[in-house]
Amino acid sequence: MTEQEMTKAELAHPLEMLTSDEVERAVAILRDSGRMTEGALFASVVLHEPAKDVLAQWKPGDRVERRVRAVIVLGPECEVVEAIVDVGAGVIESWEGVAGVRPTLLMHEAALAIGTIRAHPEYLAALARRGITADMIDQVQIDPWPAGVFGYECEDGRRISRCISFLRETPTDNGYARPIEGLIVHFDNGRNAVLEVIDHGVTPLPPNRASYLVADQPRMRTDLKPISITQPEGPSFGVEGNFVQWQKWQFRVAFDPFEGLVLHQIGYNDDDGRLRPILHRASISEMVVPYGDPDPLHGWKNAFDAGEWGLGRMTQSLRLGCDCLGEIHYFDATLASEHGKPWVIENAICMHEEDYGILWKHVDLWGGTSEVRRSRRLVVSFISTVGNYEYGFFWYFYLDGNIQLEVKLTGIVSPMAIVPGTTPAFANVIAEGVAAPHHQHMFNARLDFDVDGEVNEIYEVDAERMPPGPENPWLNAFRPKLTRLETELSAQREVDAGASRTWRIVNPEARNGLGQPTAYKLVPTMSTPTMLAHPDSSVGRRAAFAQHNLWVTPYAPDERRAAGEYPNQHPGDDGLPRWTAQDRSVADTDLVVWYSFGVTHFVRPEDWPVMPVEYTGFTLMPFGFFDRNPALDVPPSEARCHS
Ligand SMILES: [Cu+2]
Repeated sequence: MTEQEMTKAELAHPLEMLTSDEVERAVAILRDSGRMTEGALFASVVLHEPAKDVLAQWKPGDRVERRVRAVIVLGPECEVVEAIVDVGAGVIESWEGVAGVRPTLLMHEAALAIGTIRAHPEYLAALARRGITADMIDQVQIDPWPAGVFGYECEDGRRISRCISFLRETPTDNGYARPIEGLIVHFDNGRNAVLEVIDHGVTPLPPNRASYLVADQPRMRTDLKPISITQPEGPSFGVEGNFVQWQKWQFRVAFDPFEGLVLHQIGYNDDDGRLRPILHRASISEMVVPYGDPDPLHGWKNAFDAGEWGLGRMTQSLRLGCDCLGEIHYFDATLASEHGKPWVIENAICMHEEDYGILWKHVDLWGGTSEVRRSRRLVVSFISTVGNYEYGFFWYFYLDGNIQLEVKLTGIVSPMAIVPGTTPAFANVIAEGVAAPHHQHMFNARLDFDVDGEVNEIYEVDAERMPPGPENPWLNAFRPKLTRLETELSAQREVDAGASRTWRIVNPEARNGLGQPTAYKLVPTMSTPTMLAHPDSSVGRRAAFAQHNLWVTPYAPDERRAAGEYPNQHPGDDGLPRWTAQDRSVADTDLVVWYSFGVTHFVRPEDWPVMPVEYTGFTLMPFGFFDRNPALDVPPSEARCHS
């Protein structure tokens, strides 16, 4: 081994992000095996993350074994191959066919579908009934949607999508302004064939364009003065490969085609020299957008934007000064194209620091001192464009030990055309001739907690109002009521704002300086819903993860995604409901918290034609993890901030 190779090997970590070279080597090994078919497509090629015990034993300088996990689609049938390749050794470690499942929607097939549909005579006839002639076909935008499961015959044994259409006046026009209402095409993605053209009847195209482009606005404001974010001495974080250190925090950044940004091994370097683990792995494991309108054109819409499209696959490059301001560090993400070529999304992840108002303050009216400290957060984010919607995922690390995930919802709502002057039953009118069906955006965060070590327990903490009695003579008494969640089924819980409910993840072995067990608490944000669709509905079963806010499981390496590995056209009950049916113990074990949260979206006129950001998320706060405010050592930003 040369000196240069030694250095590289020493620096490498088993969780470093996948490289283009590794994608090429893994694909070459798979192709050389002779087991691939001519038109085989790669649904995903990802780093096969080492098992937790292997990671725990690894130390710098150890040989790093790199494995790649590929999901391969050999043909049009409903099956995939899961292969694991040891790229160092050049061998295929496993090759397993999985029958009866569909991969994520493949972009290669979706692109082919558009051409095929545009040439189909029945489709052209349906357009003609709406005054859209064949010479306008280039203006017709076709959006393939994941089909869900609704008992149509064409669903059986096929990988299908349901395609809906919109009319653009120009190539850059907002097509969503003019839904071609009533028209759905059922499409066999695997065989590139139209299965059915369904016309539920003509609704006139809405009369108006709905542009959000600068050139189409009557005037722009002229009174906004510039804000410059400068850090003349550079940022306060350090980056080596995918390893990040900022203030006392450290973690590793990775990127998955479905989950998008993944944070590994989040830890805190305490003042006594200990590196204290908090989360082993954190990501969005799944999300779903169930629509609440039974209309035949909209009632089947239930996009699993992580599992059916891929939050990582739909990520677009971020632009300096636009998406993120200030001293930015970008991480590129390396995925694989469906043809097995390295696919690098440049500037996929943005990291920077933000001033966040005050951290703490006190004016001592007796002593005359006045102290205030500025809060600052490290932001690690990416933005996914899933068709009409944008989802920004922003992880924040704070100086006081808080960790927050904020999801920003923006982009364009999924609209319907209506007869002007009518009022739909399950949609809000948002423009002349345009309504938006009621819907939810439900996310699931998989949080593999390791608070001060692997063995943790979880308590539900409710504020409890005490009854009148000798202990409560003034009727004012209340206290926290802690209930330990013992098993998977009893740990399926809901947010309760009235009880100020939080969940506390506790290390029963570790103690703070007061002798209390160390902990972090999960704090829901306001108006966190569960799914409104009936539990027995198609989406209720397919996205059961959204029926409860909280789920807890004992760690298992193959339990990764809340609705299972293959939610596309899956009838349901996979993922969390299947695993937790075992009702395993979640007490004093290496537990994983699965938190479902989101928004119920009754669309406003103000959400049109492009939606100002709506926010959702959650916060993780230390609770006795420290002995006192851990941010007393944050210096004043200016001399005049303390006296
Ligand atoms: Cu919405």
